[in-house]
Amino acid sequence: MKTAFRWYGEGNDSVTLDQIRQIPSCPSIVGVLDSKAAGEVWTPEEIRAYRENIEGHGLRLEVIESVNVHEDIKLGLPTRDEYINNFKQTIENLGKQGIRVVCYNFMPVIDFARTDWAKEMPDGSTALYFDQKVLDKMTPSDLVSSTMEEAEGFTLPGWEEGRLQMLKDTMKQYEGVTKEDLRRNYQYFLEAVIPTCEQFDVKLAVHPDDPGWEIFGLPRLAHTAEEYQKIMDMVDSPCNGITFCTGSLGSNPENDIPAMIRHFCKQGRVPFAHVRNVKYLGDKEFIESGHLSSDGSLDMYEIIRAFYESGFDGYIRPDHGRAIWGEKCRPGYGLYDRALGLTYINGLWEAVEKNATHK
Ligand code: CS2
Ligand code: MN
Repeated sequence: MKTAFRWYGEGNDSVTLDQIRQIPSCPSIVGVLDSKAAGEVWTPEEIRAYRENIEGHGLRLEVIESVNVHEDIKLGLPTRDEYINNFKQTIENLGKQGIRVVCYNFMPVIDFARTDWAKEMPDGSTALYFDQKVLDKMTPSDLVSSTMEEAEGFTLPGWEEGRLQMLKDTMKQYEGVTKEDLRRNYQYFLEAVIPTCEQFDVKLAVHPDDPGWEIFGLPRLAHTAEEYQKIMDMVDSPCNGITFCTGSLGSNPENDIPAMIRHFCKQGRVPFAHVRNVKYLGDKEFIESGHLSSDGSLDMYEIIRAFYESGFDGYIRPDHGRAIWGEKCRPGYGLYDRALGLTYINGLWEAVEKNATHK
């Protein structure tokens, strides 16, 4: 595995590159040009400046999270071809600058959703929390407003400005769009972009739906093993891969996470992984606990063992952490708890590896 840490760019993150460099065994950044709207081309100059700054701090940039897919592509509108061409151009520009993995998602309208972005834990830390019962009482506009309010002034991935104004129209556009329609549009997109990914040696990696079920009646395609297999089968290429997010897939207790890791790694389809725990509190209710197995509902030892035994050699990063030690940060993306998470991942990996090779 190759360890990495997510970073949002100079002036746009409470965490600095110098701090990340001091995290034990963390040579790589998972980066983003956060100001780019979905559908816009990322220019070579912009990518170079961003990469050179990271390299100037002794770190590498080989993974991007995310290049967002324009809604017109998901909706299959006539304008989609223009946005697909832009996506391909961005892939080419990224590939030429050494980017090997690009994370994206195909969730209509709403990216990852939480009903509380700073839920107080008994130890005084705060964590991201979701309760379907609370969401059931909200409209999509309520969710976007509460998310903006609780983001502490930071941008959140998938929650760009302007969404609120567009939201009602976009929700309307999805009326009557079925899972099959979305799947057809997805296939069209993959068939168009994967040859470019192959040409420029970039692996696309689709992030799961989060939470791992449908919300607000919108179709979603990436939250079970069966559905993921359908996506993999749309275009049979190692460049059509998965961002295996244990916390997002793990939010649905029906998913057997270690079995899914083994299944998709065996097919060579997991270039990127997000590793974190999640604690079930009720039906469709969970909190993003600390990374340790003892803190949540997932067995993190079995998860790392599944990656190791599948010969996983992709990139891995800790996912959302709690806000601890009084840190003021983008919800889920502080320094301290994610650094603890990465250290724990490294510890589990060493234990699993030594256990396997010392017999
Ligand atoms: C989230 C997502 O789980 C996560 O890491 O922060 O927003 C994720 O970055 C996107 O869904 C990926 O496209
Ligand atoms: Mn994730």
